[in-house]
Amino acid sequence: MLKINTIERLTLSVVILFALVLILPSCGKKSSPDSAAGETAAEASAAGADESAGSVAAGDLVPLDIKLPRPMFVGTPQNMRVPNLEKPLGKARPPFLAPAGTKNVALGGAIASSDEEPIIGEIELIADGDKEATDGSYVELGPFLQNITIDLGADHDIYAVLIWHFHKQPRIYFDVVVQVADDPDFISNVRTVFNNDHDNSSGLGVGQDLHYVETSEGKLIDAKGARARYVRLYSNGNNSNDLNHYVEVEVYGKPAAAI
Ligand SMILES: [Ca+2]
Ligand SMILES: [Ca+2]
Repeated sequence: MLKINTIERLTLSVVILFALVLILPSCGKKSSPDSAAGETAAEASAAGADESAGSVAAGDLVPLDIKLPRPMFVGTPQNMRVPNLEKPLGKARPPFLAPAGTKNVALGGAIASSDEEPIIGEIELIADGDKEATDGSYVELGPFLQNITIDLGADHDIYAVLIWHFHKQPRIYFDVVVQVADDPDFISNVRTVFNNDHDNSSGLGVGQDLHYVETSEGKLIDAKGARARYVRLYSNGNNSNDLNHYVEVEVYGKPAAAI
């Protein structure tokens, strides 16, 4: 009798330990089917429920396959005197999860610009797949508030917008606003997915997002599955000069399911 009690207690504490620390399916094998195991069974099934819920969600989402260009500088320089500046993460950006099958749907897409005659380069460079910081890989638009509009060709569920304005040197671009809409003139169903124009100088509304330093990782914006055909990006110069630049813009999405 004493011996059985000891074994039961041992089994119970082992199972509880496994359930608390591991929450793995393998702990199910360990639980013994003895009479005093009511609590143990309840705990085991609770752990099982947690685990299956987790695996369903994880099965739907996969990390975006992002190909980064070569970095041109290391680390973030100090004393960049720009307010509301995002602190550098100090490590690589964590993977961004999106539904399986999500890919860059901007690649090779049609692009319009508020500056139809760029100072350097062509508008097409924005979605040609070349993200290198080198000369010849970026387009330079004129001063003041400028925008570019990417036509995805059809409605897409957009999960992320990834922007490289310029990453040959650390820079901060101003009034970065990213919107999606149903029409190329941005009249119908306009939604703002990023806005760091804190004083509304762009007239697009006061933004709460932070300024950030350009790096080879680009700026990843979570578009939260917004459904749209058109993506528009604004900027208004940078901390180095009044001009506006783009190396590449990627729009990660999936074609909207037919209704
Ligand atoms: Ca490019
Ligand atoms: Ca502003």
